[in-house]
This record gives sequence, structure tokens and C-alpha cells, in this order.
Amino acid sequence: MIKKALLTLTALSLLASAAEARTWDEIKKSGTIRIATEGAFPPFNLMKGNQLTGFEVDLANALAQQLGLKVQWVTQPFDNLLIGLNQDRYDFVIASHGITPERQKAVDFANPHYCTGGAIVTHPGGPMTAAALKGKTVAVQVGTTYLQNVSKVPGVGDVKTFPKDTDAQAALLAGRVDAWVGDKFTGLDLVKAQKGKLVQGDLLFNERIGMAVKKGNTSLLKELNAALAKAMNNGTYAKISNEYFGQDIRCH
Ligand code: LYS
Repeated sequence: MIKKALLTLTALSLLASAAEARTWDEIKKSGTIRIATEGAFPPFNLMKGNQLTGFEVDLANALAQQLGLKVQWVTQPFDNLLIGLNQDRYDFVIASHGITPERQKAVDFANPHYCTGGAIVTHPGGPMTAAALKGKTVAVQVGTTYLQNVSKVPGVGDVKTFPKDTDAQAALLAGRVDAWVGDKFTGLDLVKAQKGKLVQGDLLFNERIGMAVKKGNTSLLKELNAALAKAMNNGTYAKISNEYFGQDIRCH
């Protein structure tokens, strides 16, 4: 039994490594690029009815158009996105991944397409600073840089993880946690929508956000970086960013 299980595992890993990421030439020839995102992270990537939309969705569609490609979108839970990338289930991921040394071991990142940070959101009177999180219960999405950074706050109480960011926000709204830590832009929208029920506290950390390709897919990475640079230079990026944020959120 054990031997059989081991053999199956070996066979699976061989299969996985035998599959190759599509190179730029192969993608170009097929005419369609496969892009994955979460679809549950407003205003960056979300579903509006049956329609995938958001800043990153519009940006990636614009990049694909510049590259002369049709797009096939795939949505996956955030925690599965980079795993699926390494299984060649799509060509690249645009899902607000912070560029971290840990992730850079698994995938290759394009140049950042925006800069942001992780901020505290709480009820009025709740913890607004890292120091105030001492002994407090904090909600974060699993597999994120929010979880990584909140866990490092000295003396932080219980850190509760949720599959989706919106679930973590719901826990705060329901009063089941003292604070939620998430993206600062998402937090601003949430605070505004809740009209006085929530407030935004301090920024805990800054991060650069990038698209990810399978490790070693340099031909695709080069095209994505070139397309992003072009969009940033010809006004396309600024237009999309302004639509969603009323400002240009590129890294400086
Ligand atoms: N920027 C965070 C990270 O890199 C979260 C992004 C996606 C959240 N739904 O982990």
C-alpha cells in the first residue's frame, strides 16, 4: 500500500514537471492567453453578476489587446492561484500578489503594476495601531501578506484566517473580531460603504504588487513587462487607475 502510494506520488510529480509552461511564441500562435485571478477582491478583481471586472481585470484585458491576443479568464481561490500556475493551468496570474522573497522562490514576477499596503480597519474606538493590536483578535485572508505581517505584530492576540477577504471583513462587521487587516484601497472603499460603522487605522506594511508567470517563463515575462511599460506610457494605465481609484496607483 505504502509503496503504491509512493509510486503514485512520483508519477504525479514527473507528470507535473513534464508539462511545460507555454512560451510567448506558443501563446501568440494560439491567439489566446489564459489569465487567472481570484474574482473576489474588490476593486481589483471581482464578479459583477456573471461579469469579471475590476482594476486588474481591465488592465490585463488592455495588455492582452496591445499584444494582439484574446483572453480566456480563469478564477480560482486566492490560495490556489500560484499552485495552478505551476501546473500550467493558465499562462499568468494577476491577483494582487505582493512580490515577496518566499513567492519569488516559486514563481517569477513582472514589474509591479501597483503599489499599496496592508492597513487596519476596525470599529470606532477599536485598535488603530500595531501597538493597539496587542491581545486583540484580527481577521485576515489565508495565504496573504496580511496574515504574514499581522502574525509578526508583537503581542497580537488571535489571528483568524478566512478563505476570502470578504469573509474576513464580514467577521469584523459581525463583531466577531476586533479588527481586519487588508489592502488599504479595499479598506477605504469598505469604510466608505459602511458609513461611520468602520474606521481605517494605520498602515502595517507597504508592498509592490506584480503579475506572476511560471518560474523560468522568460519569454512571456518580457512581453508582459513591455506591454505594461507601454500602457504606463501611453495613458492607458492612468485612465484605468483613475476610473477605480481617482488617482494613479503605480509605484514611484
Ligand atoms: N496583497 C495581498 C497578498 O499579496 C493579498 C492579495 C489578494 C487578496 N484577496 O497576499
